[in-house]
Order: sequence, then C-alpha cells, then structure tokens
Amino acid sequence: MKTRITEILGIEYPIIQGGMAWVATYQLAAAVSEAGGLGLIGAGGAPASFVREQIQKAKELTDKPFGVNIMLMNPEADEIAKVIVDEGVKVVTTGAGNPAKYMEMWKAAGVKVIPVVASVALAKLMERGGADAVVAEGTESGGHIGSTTTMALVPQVVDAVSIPVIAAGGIADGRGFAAAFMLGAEGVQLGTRFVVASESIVHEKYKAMLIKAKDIDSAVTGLSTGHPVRSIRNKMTKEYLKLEKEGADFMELEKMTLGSLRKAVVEGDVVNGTVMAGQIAGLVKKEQPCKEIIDEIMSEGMELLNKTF
Ligand code: TUI
Repeated sequence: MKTRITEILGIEYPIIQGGMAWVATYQLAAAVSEAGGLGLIGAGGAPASFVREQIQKAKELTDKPFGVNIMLMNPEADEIAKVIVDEGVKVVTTGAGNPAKYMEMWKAAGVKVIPVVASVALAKLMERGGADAVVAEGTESGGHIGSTTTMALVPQVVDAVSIPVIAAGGIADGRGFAAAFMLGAEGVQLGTRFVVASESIVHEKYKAMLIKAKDIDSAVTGLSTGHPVRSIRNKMTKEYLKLEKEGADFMELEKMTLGSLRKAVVEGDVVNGTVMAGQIAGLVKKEQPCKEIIDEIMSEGMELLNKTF
C-alpha cells in the first residue's frame, strides 16, 4: 500500500506507533519499524541525555526509519530538539503544544516534522510553518487530549490542509484503519494497541488492566486545569476528580500526578498510578508481537477497503 505517508517516511505500511511517555521505548519503536511501520521513541518528560541513549539503542536494533516524539511541556524540550538533529533522526512528532520554534532547525537538517494537532486551526498553522504532515488526534485517545472526536476532526483537517493527514484516537484494528482512510487520512497512529505488544516494556499489571478494560472504563482528569488527560478509572482518577470538583488549586492537582505515570508503567501500581489509555482499550484483547499486530491490521484493513457494497 502506497500513500504520501509511506512515501515521505520511507516505510512499508502507513501505521505509526504513538510516542507514548514511558511506554514508547527503543524496544517498542524498533519492533514497529522492523515490522514495516514507523516506530517512535516517546521523550515524554525524560531528560535529553536519556533520549539520546534511546535513539542510539534503537539504531542498534533496526536500520529502518524510526522517529522521536517530543512532548512540548518537557522542560528539556529545547535540548531534545537538538539531539534529534545531532543523532540524524529521520522523523519527529510533537505533542501537547506548538513546535513552531524548532521548525526551521529541523527542516534545515532534513528531519520530517509531523505535529500532533487536535484542531483545524493548529493544523493550518503547522502547514504554513512547513510541517510535512499532521497527526489529527481525536479525544478518544489516551493521555493528553483535545475535545473533538476523531470522526469529526479528521475530515475537517483533511479539507483544511493539503499536506497528508494521519488519523489517531480510537483506532486499534483493521476496521479503524479502513474508517480512517474513508475519512481521507493517509496513515493511522495507534497507541493503546501497542501498549500491550510483546515488545512493550510496561508492567504486566498495566497490560492486564488494558486487556480487561471495557468501552466506558476511562476517565478524563484535568479539565479544570486546561490539561485534560484520559486514563483508566482507578483510585487515582477518583481522588483527582473529587479534588477537582472541590475546586482544588492547580499546584495541588499537579502534585498528585507527578510521577504517577511512571508508577503505573514501571512499578505496576495501577491503583495509585495513572494508567493512560484510549477509549478503544475495550477492543484490545491480548498481548502479541508488533509484527502480528501490524500484519493483522493491514490484512483486515485492506480487505475492508477493497470491499464493494
Ligand atoms: O501529547 C499528546 N498526548 C500525551 S502527552 C502526555 S505526557 C503528559 N503527562 C501528564 C500530563 C500531561 C501530559 C501524555 N499524552 N497527544 C498529542 C496532543 N497534542 N493532543 C492534544 C495536543 C495539543 C493540545 C494543545 C496540541 C497543541 C495544543 O496547543 C497548541 C498551542 O498552541 O499551544
């Protein structure tokens, strides 16, 4: 399958693995790239030195292109932006902000730049700034989210820009893949499905919680702070939402979430930690290798796209 995304990125299948903080390590990124998709290392809140090591380790595991996702609220975002150029990373995606100030440096170094956007306005701004593509991410996603659904967002972004659009949010199988293409997307980005991949280093209790999760098991915290985050409902989200309802101040709420994703991913504390996941978690049924996930999505997706009614 050929789309502008496979061409620009030099990959076999238009499937991108989300750059999830703590989850998207070099092991996962390399496995997805080896399987013909685009793997991403998620910089999350990590220091630049850690991101550099991750990039170097990924290079040892694969000769295929992979990328790095920069979470723009990271205090070391400026340094990480430079590490990407230094290490010759081919693709960068950005989340949770506007990457305009790095665009010139990345473009000059030949890095493909793909900002994640949750609105038409930001998509247009990114296109004007020189982005090679955008990920239009709906509110069904896990982690930091916008408010528009994938179904509504993707076709509106497709109509508003001429660069290719990658759909994200609520996609986990061949049906979601086919639906995204029907909306005009030329690629898809999946997060939740790859969290439970065999190559994903997240704690087994985190994987088990996603595999058990149903359609309505996620909650959105942080609406009052302007940084909404979707995760699986647990003691942590209950307490956070209670404090939010009581009108707790920003610093008090922030203190609660500090280190909470690490707690769930690394320590397996899925009670007091933050178990970020998308609304599609109910569709994620088992742990499998990245190659199997990608092959399954491609065969099911292509069959649907070729079907005539
Ligand atoms: O970034 C994400 N998802 C994330 S980041 C993350 S790390 C984190 N941990 C705890 C609290 C907060 C974050 C976990 N998941 N997705 C991409 C995305 N970006 N979704 C929405 C946006 C976005 C939101 C606002 C992009 C831009 C924006 O504002 C633009 C501006 O002009 O500032």
